[in-house]
Amino acid sequence: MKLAVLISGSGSNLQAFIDACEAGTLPADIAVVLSNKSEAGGLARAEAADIPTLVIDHREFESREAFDAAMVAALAPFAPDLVILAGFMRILTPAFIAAFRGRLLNIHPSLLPKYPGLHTHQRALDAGDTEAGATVHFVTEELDGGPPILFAQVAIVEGDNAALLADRVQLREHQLYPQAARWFVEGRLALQGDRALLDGEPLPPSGVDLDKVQD
Ligand code: NHR
Ligand code: GAR
Repeated sequence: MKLAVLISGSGSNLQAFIDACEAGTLPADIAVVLSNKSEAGGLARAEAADIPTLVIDHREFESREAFDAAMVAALAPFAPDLVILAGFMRILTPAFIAAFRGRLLNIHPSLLPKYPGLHTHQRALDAGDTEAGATVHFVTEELDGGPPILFAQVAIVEGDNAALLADRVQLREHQLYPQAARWFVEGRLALQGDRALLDGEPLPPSGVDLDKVQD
């Protein structure tokens, strides 16, 4: 299976995919890495792994629809089976979703459905939560509203701040995301309408807890 990975930043989740593909724990190839930012650190990670890169700067387009159409056209020659949003920071329009619906995943740094959108860790701290985390979900038209697949919890501790919490959550993200992609690559995971199915069975509304996953 061929993956396309979309990034905007440092690409530590991209690195987790590169490592999992190289190790064979994720039986797939990353065909292309696309960034909307030319300065994204993840581009150097892709180049170091001999993966083709594309930069499409959203500021050069007059609308979100035009930007999304350019991304769909640029990805088409790579014929990705699965598209991975890995710290990709532009909200996608329905035309992009339609092109890849059912084979488009995101990792979001909260325990969905809590805290869709931005600044998730600060919001969890401000709310006095005792747990934060990250969730892999199918991407649908509703921002961070597509069905959850897999999540991991991270305890909030005394003296925490958003940066410390983000670092600890990211360590779990790097385990979580390749595992969810593996289910897809193995043909075990599917989106049916607005429901996520694993081995033909609907997943729980919050997804599966990574700590309870056997395989
Ligand atoms: N698009 C759709 N349609 N559905 C989702 O679930 C999406 C999506 C695009 C990105 C990632 C998401 C996250 O995990 C994601 C999920 C960016 C923003 C945002 O507000 C919000 C959520 C996510 C990504 N972006 C601003 C915008 O105007 C720009 C912010 C910036 O450039 O720093 O697009 O959190
Ligand atoms: C990750 O923590 C991811 O959950 C988050 O950005 C980080 C990207 O890190 N995603 C979002 O906030 C999406 N809006 P990375 O570039 O090192 O993978």
